[in-house]
Amino acid sequence: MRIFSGIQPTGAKHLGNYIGAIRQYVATQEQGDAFFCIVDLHSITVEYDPSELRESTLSLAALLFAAGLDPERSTVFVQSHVPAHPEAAWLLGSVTSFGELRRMTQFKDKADAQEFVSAGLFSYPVLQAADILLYRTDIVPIGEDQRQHVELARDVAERFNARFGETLTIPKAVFPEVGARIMDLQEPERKMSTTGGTAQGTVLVLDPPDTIRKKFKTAVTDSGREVVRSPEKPGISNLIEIMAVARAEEPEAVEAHYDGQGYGAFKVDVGEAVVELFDPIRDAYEELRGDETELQRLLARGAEKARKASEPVLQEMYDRMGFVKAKTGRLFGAARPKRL
Ligand code: ATP
Ligand code: LTN
Repeated sequence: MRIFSGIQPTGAKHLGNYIGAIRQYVATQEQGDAFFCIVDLHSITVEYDPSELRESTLSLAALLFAAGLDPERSTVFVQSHVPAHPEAAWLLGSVTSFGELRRMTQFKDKADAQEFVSAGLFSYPVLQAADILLYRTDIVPIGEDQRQHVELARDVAERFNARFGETLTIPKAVFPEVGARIMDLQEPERKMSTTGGTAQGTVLVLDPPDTIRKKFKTAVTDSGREVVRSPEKPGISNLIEIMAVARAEEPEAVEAHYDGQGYGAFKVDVGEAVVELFDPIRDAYEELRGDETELQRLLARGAEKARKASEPVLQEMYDRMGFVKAKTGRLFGAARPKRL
């Protein structure tokens, strides 16, 4: 089974990214042939600082390995190292409609937050479809917010196949059972995010332990004092899900454990559980980030494998679409007429 997912290097990685995505990558790498892509070409579609992109790319690579991606099992690579991605995106742009891109909620949300709305932000999901389809992907582990983008990739693949013949595999999104949408600790009606959330309500994987404890202690809870999940209790429901993941328990077990104990003690314990969850990751991260040569070596190897896997699919797309193949070698040998 082929597994593919992508994650942006810009924006510090937070608990939502860890629970919704990174933790799933680590679990799915056991199930098949996995590719995880650091999508730097997606990062440039909103305002960003070029002088920080290099650091954040290497930092994310170190974090992914630190969180448990095994370079012997998984192919971890940087999107811009594999030119097939933007090439395939251009081809797929012609089987994607303006109307469907306009309906993407991420585009609408991000565009509202930008002064300069780039054309790249609009066509972002086409590049994402290219990422996925170039690897004949069966499953895409993601958080809930990416559901619509994978739906689009499926539609685009189906349209391509209908128009040019069976070429692309139709991918399926997979979501974690608990924690597909982790909410901001201060504003639990919106998702945890470094771009759209609050600083105090966003727990970073690399936050110092005391910062993590403080963010949980000050987390917004709801009226009442029962530790149970309910639509009227978005704050507590979110904390229960986080606790369930951090302690590897069912949410029901967390509820039973805190039955009758009130919010205060619960919040302190969730903070502690997340500190324990991230402690070993932070240590491993620091060690790996210190060895830049090794990181670069792993990424170079990943890029090589990714190029090998994606190139034949790109070539098949060109063929099916009717492009003339560039001839290599002695182009006009014996058969060339003397005079034209
Ligand atoms: P941000 O919202 O912080 O800008 P993002 O979603 O735009 O992040 P990435 O860092 O590339 O961008 O996200 C990587 C993965 O993390 C995706 O699979 C996404 O679904 C998942 N993810 C992001 N936020 C959350 C969240 N709050 N809860 C669960 N999963 C999330
Ligand atoms: N848009 C995604 C990142 C992403 C991705 C992908 C996810 C880019 N290419 C391919 C899954 C598969 C996001 O989380 N912001």
